Amino acid sequence: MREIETPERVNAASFLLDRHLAEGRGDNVALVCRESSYTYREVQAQVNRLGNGLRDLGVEIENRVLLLSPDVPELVFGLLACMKIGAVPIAANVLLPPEDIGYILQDSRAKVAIAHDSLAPVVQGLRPSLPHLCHLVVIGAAGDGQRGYRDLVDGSGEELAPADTRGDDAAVWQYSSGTTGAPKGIIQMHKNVLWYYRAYAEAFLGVTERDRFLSVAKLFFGYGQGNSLYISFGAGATTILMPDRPEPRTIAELITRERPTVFAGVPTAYNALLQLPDLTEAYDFRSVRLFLSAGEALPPAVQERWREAWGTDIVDGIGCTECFHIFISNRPGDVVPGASGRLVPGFDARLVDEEEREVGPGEIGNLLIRAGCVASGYWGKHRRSQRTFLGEWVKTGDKFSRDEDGLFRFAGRGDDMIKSGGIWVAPVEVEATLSGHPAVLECGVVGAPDPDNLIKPKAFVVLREGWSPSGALTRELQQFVKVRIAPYKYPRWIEYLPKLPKTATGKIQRYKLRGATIEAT
Ligand code: 3UK
Repeated sequence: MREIETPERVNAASFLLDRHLAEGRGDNVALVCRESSYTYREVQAQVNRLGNGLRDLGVEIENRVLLLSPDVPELVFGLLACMKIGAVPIAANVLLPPEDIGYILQDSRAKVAIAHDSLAPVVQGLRPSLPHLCHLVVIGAAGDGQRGYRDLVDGSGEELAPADTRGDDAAVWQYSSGTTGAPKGIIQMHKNVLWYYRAYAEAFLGVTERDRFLSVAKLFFGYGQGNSLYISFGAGATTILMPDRPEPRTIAELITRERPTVFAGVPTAYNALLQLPDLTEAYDFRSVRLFLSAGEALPPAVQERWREAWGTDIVDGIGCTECFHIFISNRPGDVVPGASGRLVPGFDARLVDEEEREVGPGEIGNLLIRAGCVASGYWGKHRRSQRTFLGEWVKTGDKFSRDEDGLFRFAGRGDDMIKSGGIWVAPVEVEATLSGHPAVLECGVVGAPDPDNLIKPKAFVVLREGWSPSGALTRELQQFVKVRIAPYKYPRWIEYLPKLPKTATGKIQRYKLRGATIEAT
């Protein structure tokens, strides 16, 4: 492991924010969002006021604070303010249905929630079942029993000393979906922010304070939080926020107007951009020196079409929330289509078989990662933690091969989890939902490639007696899923089967369903 020193006591918010004022970067633009922009000095003022306001509400070191908002500046202020007072912010996925938000609030025992006014009713509705939640702060118009974000900030002082946190204290939790669908709180420490910045942003990408970052992945995903906060703010660079849905025209217009130098996308977004018939005529992407991709496998065809369109590579890298961010990546100027690249210096990898024996070059094994930025575990899930955090090593759940030159190739997941558009979909959750429909006797869900080789959920359904397959039933079942769990989890295709392939013990053999049309016997 390459030695990257991090101090014994450190506060991530001081590193990401206060350091820039101390070192003369206070007038750099930190944030751009629609018509507003904030320098680092202005961000610090907002963060200090909010930090004081949160303390006045009773938030203490180690308390969790839930943040539920699209990517607006207040979400960044919230993340930094909590870290600065030693509290632990959790930016929850706004696309999740209320039950899942409730789960995260329960699981984390958040004391305060800060919600955008479009989402505040969700939290308000959950309050009676949340004994630990003392305050709901609303970004926008606050209702009865709620606190207004603006009032809280305006009524608080601008001086705030950072909490004297250890490098090993929790800085932030990131919730990521598990195999059962229930999200797991992944505990990131203050030192991880520094370690990762040094290893990847500074040494590997060569990020500078003149860079301008635009991320398709939102702040509530690990990938987005890394791009828009830890990497960009680490450098004293500019983060361009996109509160809107990541539609291809919205993204293309924003790149053209705001001229980012680093664009971090997911393969599904690159592919959607390439579908715009006027992409290269109507939009100008020449400001971008780095097009990054992560979150799901990048099909070589998307890579090639991007190169034809813009004359530039997409730099694919693989990361995971447990390991903070990207750990294997192509290099700008040395991109191998279809490969994930090489280890980011500072990270170590092992590829092992089921008995934990090292596999040889070219052979497929389970990927384990070691680094100074891995999470300390899953909150309140000891057994799950023990299966993933193996001493110094993290079991990523990914299958990879590595050639003699150290080039890694992704070979799929070791479990049944689906990565679609860079977002997790747990087959078990979709199956359980579909099974609630009266027509469904049983079903199996797997990831299947669409015509562009991007993986999307597909369901195999066995119907109850009296029901027969039809286009109308397919649409009904898809809608049934969409309204019950996060809409992006719905099956894009449904295939009807007389029975499902199963093991002797009755477990669905999803590997038999994967990528294949099962013979209807
Ligand atoms: C899959 C990829 C193929 C892989 C993430 C960058 O995606 C991120 O974190 P998650 O915890 O998911 C991790 C899993 O997603 N994956 C990610 N990138 C790729 N598969 N090619 C890729 N390039 O299964 C991995 O284990 O949601 C990505 C930075 C921070 C992140 N948190």
